[in-house]
Amino acid sequence: MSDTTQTPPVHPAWLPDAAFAPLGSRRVLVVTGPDAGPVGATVVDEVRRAVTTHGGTLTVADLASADDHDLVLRVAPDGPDTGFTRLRTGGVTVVVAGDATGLLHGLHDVVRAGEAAFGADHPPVVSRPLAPVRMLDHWDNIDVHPVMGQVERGYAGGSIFYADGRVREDLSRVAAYARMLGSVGINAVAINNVNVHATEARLLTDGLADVARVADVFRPHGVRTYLSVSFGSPMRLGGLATNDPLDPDVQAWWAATADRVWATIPDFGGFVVKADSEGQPGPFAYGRDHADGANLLARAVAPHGGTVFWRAFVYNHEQDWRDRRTDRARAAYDHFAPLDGRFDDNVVLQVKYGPLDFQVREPVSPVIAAVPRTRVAVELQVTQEYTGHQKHVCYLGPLWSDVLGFPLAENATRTVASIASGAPGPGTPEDADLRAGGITAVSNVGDDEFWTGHPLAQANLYAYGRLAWDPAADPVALLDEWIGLTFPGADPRVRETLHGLMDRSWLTYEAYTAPLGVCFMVDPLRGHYGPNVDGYEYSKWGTYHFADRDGIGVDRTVATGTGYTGQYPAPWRDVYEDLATCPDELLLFFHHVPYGHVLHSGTTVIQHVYDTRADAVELVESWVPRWEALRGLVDDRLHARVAERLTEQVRSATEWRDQVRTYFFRKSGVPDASGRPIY
Ligand code: BDP
Repeated sequence: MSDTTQTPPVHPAWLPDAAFAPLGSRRVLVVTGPDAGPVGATVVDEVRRAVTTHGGTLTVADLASADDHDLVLRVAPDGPDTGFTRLRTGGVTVVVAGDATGLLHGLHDVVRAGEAAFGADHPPVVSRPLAPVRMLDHWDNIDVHPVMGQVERGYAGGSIFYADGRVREDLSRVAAYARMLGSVGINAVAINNVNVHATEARLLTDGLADVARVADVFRPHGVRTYLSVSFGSPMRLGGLATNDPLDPDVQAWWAATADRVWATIPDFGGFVVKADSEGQPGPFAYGRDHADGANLLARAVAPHGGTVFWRAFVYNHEQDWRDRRTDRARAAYDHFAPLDGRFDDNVVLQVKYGPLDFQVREPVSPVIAAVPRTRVAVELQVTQEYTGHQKHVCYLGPLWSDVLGFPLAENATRTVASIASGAPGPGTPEDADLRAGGITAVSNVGDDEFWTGHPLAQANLYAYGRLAWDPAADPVALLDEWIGLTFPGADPRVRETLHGLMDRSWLTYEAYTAPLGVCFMVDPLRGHYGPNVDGYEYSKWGTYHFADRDGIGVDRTVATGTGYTGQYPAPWRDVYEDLATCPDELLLFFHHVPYGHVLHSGTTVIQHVYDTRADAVELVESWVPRWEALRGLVDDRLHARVAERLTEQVRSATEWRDQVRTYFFRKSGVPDASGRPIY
């Protein structure tokens, strides 16, 4: 049989057998204890596979001495509640966890460390996740949507969960995915699109047996399953006359539905809800607010320990573009800040990191700091909707690291990550809700051979998991980890080249696309891919840049604009309000300025736009020969896929550069002082 008739092998991402060599060549003792469950079995399976491949030994015992072993992985009652402890004593590496899930995470910590895990003795190092829920949301549809395809904003083929109008029979890809997620500490997955279409809606009722099969596949890797549900379910699925959250029949319907869910899947996680947003049904239709809506579902799932992730992405998508005072950036705060304190304990408000929509550059959403009496989860986007559709190299670790580490709360006392993890800080109100919400993100995975379309986009999935565990981790160090695991034993040029291409690739992408935080110059007709400077300018979506012959940018100041800056706590409201202190990279998000406005960097806005776009394309062009030089040093198919994508990135970046530069030149009439051609 020729190769072409065979199903392409699934790329092992960062879990190739070779990455397990340091662990697998050693004598390993696993002590999972009597209640190890399916996750304990995974730990044993992982070690067995590693030692079988690399010549080590495995002993599984309930009680055994560490003598004659190089590595001991042990569940112990005195282990940490979550996470694990690793130490090295008397030439033995010891991982101790409070439960099997912690042990699994500790095992992968040893894999990541490689030989370094077996070096000099050292005292215990504790590793605990900051956020207890680290979730991935799949925007997967069962059916293939005529415009969006099967995975909304998916750039990696079809869904790994669904085929032929139902949950797949063969879930082996899901099992491989679950293994990847467990290895980086992701512990929650919502398996269907937040825009709940008719077929997916039924997962909640008729489809439960299939959801249970998926949950069975995730469970051994410490991952709980969630569903996105429609607020309109009582009418749509239950035949009720209303979805009104205060209607007793509606409440009874949700309670009975939740009972059936948990009767089928006892460790089910809960629901993700997009309501009153972009056409999804919600409580507004009944004159109710979003606390009423969220609490309706929360009360149904509370007896089962379930959680409702209620999205704050609520805005008017039928805006009149002629009205300069209405500002989409304000919407989530205006809707949700007044509701603080009214949500039930098991509601988590899921807030996108920026006030608009996963742009390459946005300020951090003020909502995250505006609801101290509400549990908050921050939502990131691993799938590259606005960052190059997994055709462009765009390593997003540095963006997420900036967001999670941003000291947003009053007087810069708490970071976004600490708010999402419920960590208190000075100035936290006494009645604050200090229970964690979590960190969540839209997945970038599909049934593509390389999982993510662009093989290098695997690094984004990896970094997301690792940052959700430890938001303070250095994103470049995480990239280095990913390189080491994905290309174990590779020629040093591989590491060097990947760092060269990827470390600053987010900033490079920003440098040839929409400038200085202005957002949305993407093409609506190509699903937000490629430039269309005025593509959204006269539309209903509320995302404008207001370019005219004199200047560009959105005046969101309190003094003369939409007042959005007033939604920030001190010092940020003042920092953003004042041109003198507003950071360059967010200038056009907050201010409308003349093209000749001088940036803190010393150059004018217009010259910055000209220079950075041209420089960025030159940089991307230089990546092509650098990657070419790796031919033969990495897997051939992977090499070819990246090469093909780089060609497209150069083409697309050039298109961006030329359209943006020309647009600014035609609007302003200001020539490029560098003399580079403008068309
Ligand atoms: C936008 C996407 C849209 C999603 C929406 C959301 O364009 O497909 O449905 O976000 O987050 O970025 O609900």
